[in-house]
Parts: sequence; structure tokens; C-alpha cells
Amino acid sequence: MGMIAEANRFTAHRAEFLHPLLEAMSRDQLAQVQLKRLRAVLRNAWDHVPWHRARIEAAGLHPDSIDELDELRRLPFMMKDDLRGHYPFGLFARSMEQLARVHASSGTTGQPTVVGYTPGDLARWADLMARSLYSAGARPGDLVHNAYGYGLFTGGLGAHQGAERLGCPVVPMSGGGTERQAKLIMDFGAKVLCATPSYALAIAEVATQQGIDLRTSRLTVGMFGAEPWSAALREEIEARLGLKAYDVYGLSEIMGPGVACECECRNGLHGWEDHFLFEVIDPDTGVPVPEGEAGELVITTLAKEALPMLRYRTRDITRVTTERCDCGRTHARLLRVTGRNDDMLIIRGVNVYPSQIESALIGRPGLAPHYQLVIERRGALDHLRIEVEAEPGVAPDLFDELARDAVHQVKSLVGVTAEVVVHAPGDVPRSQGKAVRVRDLRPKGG
Ligand code: DLL
Repeated sequence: MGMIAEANRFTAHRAEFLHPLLEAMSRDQLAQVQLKRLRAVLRNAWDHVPWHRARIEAAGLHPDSIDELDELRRLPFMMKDDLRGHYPFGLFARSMEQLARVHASSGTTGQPTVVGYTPGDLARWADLMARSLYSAGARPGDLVHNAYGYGLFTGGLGAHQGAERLGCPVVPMSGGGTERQAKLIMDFGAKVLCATPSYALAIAEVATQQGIDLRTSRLTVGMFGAEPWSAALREEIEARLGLKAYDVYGLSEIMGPGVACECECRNGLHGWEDHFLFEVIDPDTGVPVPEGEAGELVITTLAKEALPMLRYRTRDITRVTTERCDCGRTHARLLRVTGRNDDMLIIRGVNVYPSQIESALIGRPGLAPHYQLVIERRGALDHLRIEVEAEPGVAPDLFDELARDAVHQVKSLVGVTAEVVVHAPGDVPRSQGKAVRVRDLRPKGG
């Protein structure tokens, strides 16, 4: 091949992946990288965190004697309570002088979960978020409107650093001030929108009320995550915002946004396996499920310095496939996270995730994509009430009929009997970050 052809080939390749050598290496090479890094991360945990060392030892493992990735399975799982139990910094492998930043998740009950980063951890996080943005189609120079909350939540700063790393200027909006969001998207000409999917919808709604049509904006890519969202919600968002919506996944305990992200094929989220080891287990037994089957995602970090996480149970339910993606990336794909174990509702014996109800409701004619699920105890039984809104302009005397249609839809698609109440537009609370989808009013402890 001549030099120019060679150069062109390289450029074409470069155009596809931000880190071609890392994103398209063979599965064998990936496994080698993982093994090497696993030894290093075990060494880090062993040397710096007595709690880890005791567990590694008790499992009969040693950082220097790991020959296969599967040996890790001898180690017990880590849970959120392990972090809480060592609040705030007890599982950190670095001292305060070596840290660059701390984040925390508020947690609805008990102690917050605190996570820390060295300068190197922040740099790797920025790299992975840049890789994620690129795989979703963002390019250097694209203006990024970042409406993830800044603060202890990892969404805002995580997306921010990733965009900067990619060479994208950032509008650091944060969540809130919704009237201003749409105006600035239009005025500044942002090409990429980062937000939770529910907040993206809220922005679109307020824009419409202001007479702004975001479909005429320059937005082309949406990087949406931090909460479960259905394929139906994706369509709704794309129709209202006039962009292509991509799913990005992550969690503070493991890093923040950018653990996995969709590529332009949008057929699962590439989990960046040079940095993380993914397992999927049966949440009841802890036994790994066969590839492609649904279960709880368990993650081991392969390069984190400040807070190594070994076999962390995420509570997130997904499926993982290592089948080659059409984009050419070799990293495994996590299929859309449908919900958390903790979010699963059991309504009269039927297991239901809020996102299943979302899929059944969204896109029904006359209904707006804003909803909340209320669960109450009635006598001995759990009662599910779905509060959803009518589209603006729908006459109130049609609400009952819309509700009947929704009851039928939920029964036939999800298999549960629910009461549906259709509210006037604006009556269901809007989110500025993660939407509150479920209000559980059942008596505690009963
Ligand atoms: O939500 C990090 C993040 C920020 C991800 C921005 C994507 C975009 P936490 O606040 O620690 O971190 O919450 C993590 O949110 O365990 C999942 O249950 C849920 N989650 C995150 N992304 C998705 C997604 C951030 N794409 C928890 N789909 C995780 C479904 C998601 N659930």
C-alpha cells in the first residue's frame, strides 16, 4: 500500500474511534491488558487497604499469583454498605495529600457514599468520558451544553472534563434555571446536550412554552443517562429535541458517567473493558449467569488508584454480550439498564420495573411523557396508581377514556393491574436531574 493510501486508511480509522488501538484491540489482547491491570489493582488494594488485604488473603489469593481473570471469582462481592460502613474515607487507597477530588452520592437513607480520585484517576475518567462522547458522535470543536448537575453528583463535572478532554468547549449550565437552558442552547448553537433524559424532556417542554422550537437548534447529539429510560422515551426525546439520543451509563462508586456508552449503532453500550471487568450474576444466588442473560452487573475497576473497587455489586440489571459490534469496537456491550434491583416493584406477585410501565405508556396518543408511580397498601395488597399527564390541548372530558386505555395497555404489556389517573399538563412534578418515578407510601417495615 502506498504512503498516501496508508495515511488515508489511518485517518479513516481515526475518524471512527478516539482511541483506535484501545477500542478495537482483539478480545485476547483485551484479556491480557485486563489480567495485567487486575494484578496491579489487587496489589494496590493489598498494599493500601487493610480491609481488602484481609479479604484477598482469606480468599486464598495474592496479587502476584493471579494467572487467570476467573480467579477473581473467589473474592467475595463488595456492596454499597461496605463503603458506607467505612464512611467517609476508610476504603481509600491514598492519603488526603494524594487526592484531587471527592464526590458523594446523597443516598436517600443513611450515610452518603463517598468516593475519591487522584489526579491520575481524574485524567483517566476524562479520557473515558471523551471516548464515550466521541463514540456517540461528538467531535472536537462541538459546543457542549452540559445540563447535568454540578456538585457532589458526578454527572456535571464528569461530562465537563470529558468534553474538555475531547477538545469541545463547554457551557457549564448545571441543572435548573430551565427557562434559560433552551434560550442558551439556541443562542450559543450547542451541538451536544448532556442531561438526564427526564431533564432533557423538561427542557424541551419549557422551550415549547417559551415559543422556542428546539428541533430548529443546532443540537445533533444527546448524551443521556444517570437514570433508566425506555426506547419509547428515546423516541419521544428525539422527536421533541431534533437530535440523536445516546445512552451513557456510570456510577459514582466505579467512577461516574462514562463507564459505558452507546456508539452510533445504538445496539448496547460499550463497557470500556480496558478499565473495568464486568460480570453478570444472578442477584439471588450470586452465581454468574450465561453470557447474554439478564442479571446484576458486578464491576471491578482495573485502573483506579484512590478507590479500587473489587467485584462491586451495582444493583443494576442488564445483559452483557461480547459479540462483535458493527462499529468495529471490540468492547463488550451492556444492554440498556432497565432498572435497579432496589427499584423492582412486586405488585400482587408480579415483578415490575418502572421502566416497563414507562414503555407501555409513552407514545400513547393524548398522553404526555411525564409520569409517577404511587404504591400504597390497601388491606393486605399492594396497590399501584399511575399518575400521568395529558398532552397540552387534550380536552379534560377525554381524560377518563385515556386512563382506561392506559390501564388496558399496562395490563396487556406488563401484566399488572394498575389504577391510572390522568392529570392536566404540568401536574406531575418535573425533574432537574434524576426523576423521582416512584412514591412508595406503604407503611415501613410492614
Ligand atoms: O448517575 C453517573 C452518571 C451521570 C451516569 C451522568 C450517566 C450520566 P450515581 O449518581 O452514582 O452516578 O448513580 C448511579 O444511576 O447505578 C444506575 O442505577 C443509574 N444509572 C446511571 N446511568 C444509567 C443509565 C451517576 N444510562 C446509578 N441507564 C446507577 C439506567 C442508569 N440507569
